[in-house]
Amino acid sequence: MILTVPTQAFTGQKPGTSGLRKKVVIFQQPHYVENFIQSVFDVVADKVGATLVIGGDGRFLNREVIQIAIRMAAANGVGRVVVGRGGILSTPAASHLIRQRGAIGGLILSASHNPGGPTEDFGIKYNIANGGSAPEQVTDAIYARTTTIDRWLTVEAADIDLDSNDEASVGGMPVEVVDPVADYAALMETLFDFAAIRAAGLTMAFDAMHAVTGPYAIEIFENRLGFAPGTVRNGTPLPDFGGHHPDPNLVHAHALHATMMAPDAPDFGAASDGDGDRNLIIGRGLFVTPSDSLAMLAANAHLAPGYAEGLKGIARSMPTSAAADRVAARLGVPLYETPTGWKFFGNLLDAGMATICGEESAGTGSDHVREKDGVWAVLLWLTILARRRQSLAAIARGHWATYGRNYYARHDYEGVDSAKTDALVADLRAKLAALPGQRFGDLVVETADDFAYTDPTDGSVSEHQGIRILFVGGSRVVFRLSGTGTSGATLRVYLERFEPDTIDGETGAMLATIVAAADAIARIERHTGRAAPDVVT
Ligand code: VG1
Ligand code: CO
Repeated sequence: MILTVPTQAFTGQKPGTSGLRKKVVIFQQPHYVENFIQSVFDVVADKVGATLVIGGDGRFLNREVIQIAIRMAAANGVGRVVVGRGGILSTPAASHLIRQRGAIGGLILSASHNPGGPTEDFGIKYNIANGGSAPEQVTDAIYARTTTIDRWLTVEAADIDLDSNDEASVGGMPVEVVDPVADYAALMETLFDFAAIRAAGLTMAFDAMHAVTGPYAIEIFENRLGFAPGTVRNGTPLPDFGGHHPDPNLVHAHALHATMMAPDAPDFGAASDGDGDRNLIIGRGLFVTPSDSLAMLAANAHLAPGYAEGLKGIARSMPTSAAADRVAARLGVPLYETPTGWKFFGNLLDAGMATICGEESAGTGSDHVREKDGVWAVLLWLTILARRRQSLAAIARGHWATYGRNYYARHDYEGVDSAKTDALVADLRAKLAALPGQRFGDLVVETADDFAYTDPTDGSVSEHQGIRILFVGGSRVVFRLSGTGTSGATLRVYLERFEPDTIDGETGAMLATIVAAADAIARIERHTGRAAPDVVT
C-alpha cells in the first residue's frame, strides 16, 4: 500500500558541483532525505516500471538512506531496484551499472572526498540514464521541486537484507542485491590487457583511504593482477573513513607520499577518494599533478587495448592546466574546455566528441562510463609503465621535454565566511574590464573574464563558472568558489605557469610571482583575513 506523507519544504536543498552535500545532522532532520528523494522522483519522467540503481560509498547514514530510497522507489512506481551488496557502489561502478542495465538512472549516496561520520558530511546525487551526474537543467528542476514539495510517497515494508545474495521484494517491487565489484572489474578487463600488466612485475602502493575503492582495488590489483598482498592499504570501507579525510591529495594522503619519496619506494603509488572517482598519482620520488597526469594519459592512451584506435577528443575543466591542450594539438584532435564538475563532460562523451576527460582535482576518466574513475586511471598508468618499461619519473620528464611543462598548484582557503568570499568575487568582477595591460611584478595581464560555457551539443549556457586572468606568455590565475563544501565558503585559487624549456624547476618557486599577483589582484588577505591558504595541492 502506498503511503502519502505530508511534509514541508526545506530551504537550501540545491545540488552543488556534484549532488546535494550537507552535514549529517542536516540530513537527519525528519523528512529531509525523503523530501529530496521525492523531488528527484517528481522530476524524473518514465520512471514507472524502469530500473533504478542505488548504492553509496559506505559512509555513515549510507544503509539507512538506501532503505528509505528503496521504499520510496517502490511507492513511486519504479519497476526494479539494483543495489550494491552492503550498500556499496563506487561512483564509476554505479555509472557502469546504470548503463549496463539500461536503468533510468541511479541514486548515489556519497559526499565524495568530504569526511564522513556522525558529525561530518553526507550526500545524495542523482545520475541519469547515460550513467552521468544529472546536468544542470535536471538539478535545477529537482531544486525547484524541493522548494514547493508538500508530500512524499513510501510503502509499508521492512528493511531488506543488504548483505544477502537473494532478490527481495519491497511493496511488490523486486530488489536485486548485486556484487558491487564484478561487473566493473569485467569492464576493466575489456579496456586493459591484464596479462601484460601482470607480466611486467611492477610494485605498487595503493591507498584506498578506508573508502569505497578498497574492495575494487583488492579484487583488481591483488587478486587479478597479482600485486602482492598488502599492496592495497586501508582497504576496508569504514563509515567514518577511519577518522580521516578521504581526499587523495598531498595533504590527506601524506602517508602515501612519504612511502613514495622513500629510497625503497615501490614503482608506483596511487590513492582514491571516498566514492572512488578520484585518483592521486605518485611515481617513485615524483608527484604528478592531476593536470599533468591527464596530459600524459592522453598522450599514451593508445598503449591500452581499449584506446588503441586513438582518441576522438580531450576535454578538461577550465581550471585544469593547459598541458592537455598541447597533447590534443599534437594528436590532431579537438580540446574542449568545460566548467568544473564531471556533469559537463557527459554530453561530449555521449556525442562521441571526446574520449578522455580530466579535472585538476584528481579526476580522470573516459567514455567507458560517465563519471571520473580512480581505478581506471591507475590501470591506464600501470599499462603505460608496463608497455614503456620506463619509470614514471622518466616518462614525465620525457613528456615535459616534448611538450613543455605547466607548473601548477591550487590554493584553497576553507571555511571562510561566505559574505567575505562573495565580496571578494564581486570586487574581482568589477575590476575585470580594467585589468588587461596592467602589470603585476613581471606579469602583464593579457585578458580577464568570467568564464561562461556554451555546450556544443545542445547550446545550453552556464555562466559565472570562475574568474580567469591570463597573463602574457601563458601563465594564469583562476578564482572560483567551491560547490561541494558544507561549512562556510571555500575559495579556490588555481595557479599556472607554462615554461616551454625549464622542466626542472621547483613548483613553489616557479609560481611565486603568480601567487603574489593573485593576491594583489583579488586582495585575498584583505577580504578573507587569511594570510595563507589552508590546503595547497
Ligand atoms: C570539486 C572539484 C571538482 C570536482 C568536484 C566533485 O568541486 O573542484 O573538480 O568535480 O569537487 O568531485 P568544487 O565545486 O568544490 O570545486 V568529487 O570526487 O567530490 O565528486
Ligand atoms: Co569523488
